[in-house]
Amino acid sequence: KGGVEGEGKGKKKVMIIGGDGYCGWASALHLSKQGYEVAIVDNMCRRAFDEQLGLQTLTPIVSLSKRVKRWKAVSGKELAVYVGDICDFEFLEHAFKTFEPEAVVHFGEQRSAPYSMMDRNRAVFTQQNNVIGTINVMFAIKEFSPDCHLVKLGTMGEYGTPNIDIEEGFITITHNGRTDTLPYPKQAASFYHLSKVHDSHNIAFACKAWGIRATDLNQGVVYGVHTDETILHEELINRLDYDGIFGTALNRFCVQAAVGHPLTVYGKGGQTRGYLDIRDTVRCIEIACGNPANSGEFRVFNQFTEQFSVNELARLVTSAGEKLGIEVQTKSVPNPRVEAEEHYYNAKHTKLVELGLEPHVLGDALLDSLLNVAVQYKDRVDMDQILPAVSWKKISSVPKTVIK
Ligand code: NAD
Ligand code: USQ
Repeated sequence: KGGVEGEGKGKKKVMIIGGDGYCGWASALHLSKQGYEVAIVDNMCRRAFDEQLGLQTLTPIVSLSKRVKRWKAVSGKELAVYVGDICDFEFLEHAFKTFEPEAVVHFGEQRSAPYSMMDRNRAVFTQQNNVIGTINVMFAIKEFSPDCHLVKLGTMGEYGTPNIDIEEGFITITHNGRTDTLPYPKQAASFYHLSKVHDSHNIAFACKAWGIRATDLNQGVVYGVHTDETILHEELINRLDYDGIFGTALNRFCVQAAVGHPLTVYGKGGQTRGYLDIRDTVRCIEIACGNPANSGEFRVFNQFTEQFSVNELARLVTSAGEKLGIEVQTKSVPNPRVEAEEHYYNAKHTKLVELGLEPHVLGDALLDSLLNVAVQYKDRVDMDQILPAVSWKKISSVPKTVIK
């Protein structure tokens, strides 16, 4: 078990579920650096999905055990590691009883919307893995660490794209002359995004019924790869997904630009979402851990810093490419998803800023550095994995067992 001395004195013990993943690895290192005593919990299913589907992160990541040893050598700090599935309650009980977390940051879910829309099996897996895993975490907190703060990664996609402003979790409505503050309506658009809606409802209920404390972080799309900690050694490098299943919009566009593939704008490209730099993700996690919710409180923060349409992202990557001498083209591809392609979008995101977040806004420096990382590793890109291959409408009960 990792112990932290000196600067870490008085800092909390934080369990990071999903700590081998994109957001989780970067957050584990950041909290460790800040003096938190950190335990990583992960069952490596994300690495297994890559194996099964023939995918690979752009950046060459080493095994979790090598990563953890390298972090000890670089920083002098230990990360405790528990390898197992949080859907297995006995495993989770063991991890809770031996580590005794004061906060749990829960990233450990199947997080790809296209993966959840591949076939019935994967839709069911996604909801089972995510919803049951989260219920287990709630029970572990209730039974073994009732004061522990649950910091749960939700998604801005829980809200969908309503034709009114999106609030942070709750909306005050007057109906037939009576007024109440209610959970903001949810209109998620994939079985993955819906799993997050179910999680939010379950956690809100557990807070009310059992008095546990929770923060639901409705995160937007994350971009970038390096943080102050992952940059310290090549064996600490983070994953960067660019493929049509796990890759997300801006990261994909930077890799596409680097390999000379036209940017894949789906449909009309007016789809607008909240985005944030991974350096802000790790800071938001630190802020949430440092400012726990009250006992019985279900708190919701919208975790993003700026909103962009897909077309705006394509334009930004095109002009950043020009400055680096890369000619970037954009090609609209038929939208594989069922979603609004032109819509109103205005989402509030003030609560994390009020608690001290100073956003890294998307600018030339980040785009240059992300494009440079993409160019550095472009030989690892499998061009066959770039175009989207999962259709929301064609999903069926027949398992997709043949990989590209
Ligand atoms: P990721 O797939 O890179 O990491 C998730 C990690 O959780 C993986 O290492 C995986 O092995 C682990 N995991 C999954 N199920 C598990 C289980 N049952 N038991 C133990 N470990 C399990 O994903 P990410 O991009 O780092 O996302 C982390 C979280 O943040 C997810 O909950 C995701 O929904 C949310 N989120 C991500 C983004 C984004 O743009 N990446 C945006 C908004 C929200
Ligand atoms: N899109 C394109 N071209 C691409 C990729 C995406 O036009 O090549 C469009 C999509 O159609 C969508 C938007 O860009 O309208 C965002 O898609 P995405 O793949 O970047 O993100 P999404 O599927 O929403 O999922 C990602 C993460 C998920 C997280 C979510 C935050 O994988 O874990 O919950 O971002 S949010 O979008 O706020 O719900």
